[in-house]
Amino acid sequence: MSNGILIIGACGQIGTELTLKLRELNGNKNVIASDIREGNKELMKSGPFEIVNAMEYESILSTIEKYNITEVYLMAAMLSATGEKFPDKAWQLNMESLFNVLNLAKVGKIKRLFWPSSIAVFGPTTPKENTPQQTVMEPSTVYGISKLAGERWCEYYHNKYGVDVRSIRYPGIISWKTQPGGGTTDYAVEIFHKALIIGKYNCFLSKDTKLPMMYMDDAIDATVSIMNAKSEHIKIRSSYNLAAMSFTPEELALEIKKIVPEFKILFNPDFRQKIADSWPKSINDISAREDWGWNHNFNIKKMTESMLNNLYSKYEIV
Ligand code: VAH
Repeated sequence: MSNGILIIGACGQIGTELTLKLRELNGNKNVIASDIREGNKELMKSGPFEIVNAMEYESILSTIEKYNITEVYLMAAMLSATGEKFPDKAWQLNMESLFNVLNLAKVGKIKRLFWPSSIAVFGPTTPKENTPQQTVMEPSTVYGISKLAGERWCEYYHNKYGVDVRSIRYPGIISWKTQPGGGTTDYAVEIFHKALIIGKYNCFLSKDTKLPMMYMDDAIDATVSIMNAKSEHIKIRSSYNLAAMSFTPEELALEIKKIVPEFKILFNPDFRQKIADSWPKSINDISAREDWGWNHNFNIKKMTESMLNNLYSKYEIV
């Protein structure tokens, strides 16, 4: 095989759909999925899979050499809410995995690397609306601290060693194929499943908690675009702001009610409210749009329709 692609953390919310898209674009056998454990049926039957521990350099290296990998997407991480329950483990996983792939790229074992950052790099002192690419960044979660540190290391390895690493600050990602993995924005996925299964949802954020969000299709398109862009077009080697829409749980519930009129929502904020309150309400992503042609397709209406149409089929609701 030549020019193989490896996804580390392929069984996660983004990793699963990124793997399927990359297989569609590059051929199933050229895209190796890997994770610490196996993933869903669709992922597992769509192409080669390897058990890889993102924290073990040798585990990644042996897979790179076995499949002649040239491009790696590191999607394994512990997200914001779980990271606050296990701060040491979150820091260890998020940083050791990044250093492994940066160091493999530094010695020429990886030609092009994708690493996801997050709007979690912003904190309570960051301007809340239309948050700029460069601004005050004092994250108050372990996840956000690890992503901010990771961005600085990506830029350092690019400038000092010429590593071709590219990164996007994902907002909350909404999708139907896989369950979300321990994030603060998970409510925006859970709400759809609950709306169809029990007709009501007990939301762990307050009704007016406005957050930047994106439909999975847009997130995957952005990831493919930044990795296909010419190197000289990637002017930011820390991580790019990325945006599509912002909404509150109340606004999302209203959009769902247009299709599921009987849907009811309750609001009982928990520890994740403090995390959400530390993040921006909206993001300025002009740099991504100007540098490598980013443009989103899904607004809240189109996303809600797509989510419910797919979940009606998944749950065989007629
Ligand atoms: C989380 N879904 O909630 C992730 C994301 C912006 C939020 O990074 O932790």
